[in-house]
Amino acid sequence: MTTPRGRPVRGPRSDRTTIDIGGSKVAIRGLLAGLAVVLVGVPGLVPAAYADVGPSSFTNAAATAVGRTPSGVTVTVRKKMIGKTRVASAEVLPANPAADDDEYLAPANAKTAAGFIDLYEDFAARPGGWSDVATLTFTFSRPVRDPSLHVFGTGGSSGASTANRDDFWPAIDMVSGLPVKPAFAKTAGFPGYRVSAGTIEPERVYSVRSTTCGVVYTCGTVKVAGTVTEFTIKLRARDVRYGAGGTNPQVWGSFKLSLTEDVSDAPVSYGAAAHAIGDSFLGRSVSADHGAAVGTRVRGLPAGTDDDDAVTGSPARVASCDLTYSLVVPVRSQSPAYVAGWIDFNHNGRFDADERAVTRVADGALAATLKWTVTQTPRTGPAWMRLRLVTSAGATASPTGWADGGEVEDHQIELVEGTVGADTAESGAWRAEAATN
Ligand SMILES: [Ca+2]
Ligand SMILES: [Ca+2]
Ligand SMILES: [Ca+2]
Ligand SMILES: [Ca+2]
Repeated sequence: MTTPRGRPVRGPRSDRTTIDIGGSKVAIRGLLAGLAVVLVGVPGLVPAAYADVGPSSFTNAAATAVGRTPSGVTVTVRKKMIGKTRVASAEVLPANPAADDDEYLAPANAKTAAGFIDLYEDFAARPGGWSDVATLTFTFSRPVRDPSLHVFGTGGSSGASTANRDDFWPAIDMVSGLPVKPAFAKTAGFPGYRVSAGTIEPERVYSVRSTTCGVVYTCGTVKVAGTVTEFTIKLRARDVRYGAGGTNPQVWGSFKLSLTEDVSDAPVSYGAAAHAIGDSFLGRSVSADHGAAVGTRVRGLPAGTDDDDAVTGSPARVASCDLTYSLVVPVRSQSPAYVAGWIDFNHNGRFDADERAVTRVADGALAATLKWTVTQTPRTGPAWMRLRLVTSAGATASPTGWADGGEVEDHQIELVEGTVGADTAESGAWRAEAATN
């Protein structure tokens, strides 16, 4: 007699997913069709160029899992068992570019985000009732806004036969957060489940012949709405007993985490930049791009069609004065920060090293001033400019790549001949200034 095991559903597909109950694989084809569940697809989930995805990784042990997002934010997950619960196994699921699209998880599915999987055993099963299993505290290396929590194949069972066993329907509560408790907001999935601000729980529990995502096991994505450095969730399990019940209660807890990102918008030749969205912005705010994937794919938007707000006017005009350009950039920064800017003065389609200006953002400052000194007479006409707000001096070096906070804004500007002292600003943000040396 084999020990029944409920395995996390990985990349669930209703036409082929099986789960091992009582030692026999039970095909679930048709099962979902017979249940009053709504399978939420992910409209617009398009094949992406995953070659540009940075490393997403997790390591996992019984007490702690540690992950790194592509943008460089570290997330530490501390697991606290409730009662006699123990972690019987702690595994990771690496990102897999070849994985199937996942209808339950958005925006990141198995292709683009790593995860961790724990098997919890020996919690105090209460026939027909709820048991607390564990709390998990997610701590980030810097503030993040609206992280996505992906729950995949979380649920459990026990027992040595299909006749005498327990199913464990999972629920997840939002317990706390720093600086404030965030709220769940459903993005995708969770068939048969109800998602409210504080709880993800089954709409009802009942006897089933087999288990899969949405039936005992649940899969889906919630936004953890808020700007947080930490949040804590609690995993509970609701028992449904069959016959005399089983032994060795088991619940799988399986999670991935991804961050919303702001991505650059200029044409491909300039390269791509992506920032994890946190608590510091250029202008007044920042919007997330690439809702359905994680990556630094170049968006190549036409000028003036994005949500970037630090420079207004289309195109904004910038004038030279003694080959010095100055730009006052409005900022909102809750953390120490730097602003770097590149202007393609020579119109070669790239941001070159000598086209950069950098400045530090003073604590509490609402603006930062960038000054470029160019060594050759720039050509007038339209040119692309990239602004990046980053959190360390070292991160100001490159116009491309990942950043673990801040924002990138690309603007198409108009380089014009300036005159000393003349106000050439069209937007109010741009000024030509005399060199101050
Ligand atoms: Ca953008
Ligand atoms: Ca902005
Ligand atoms: Ca250039
Ligand atoms: Ca932006």
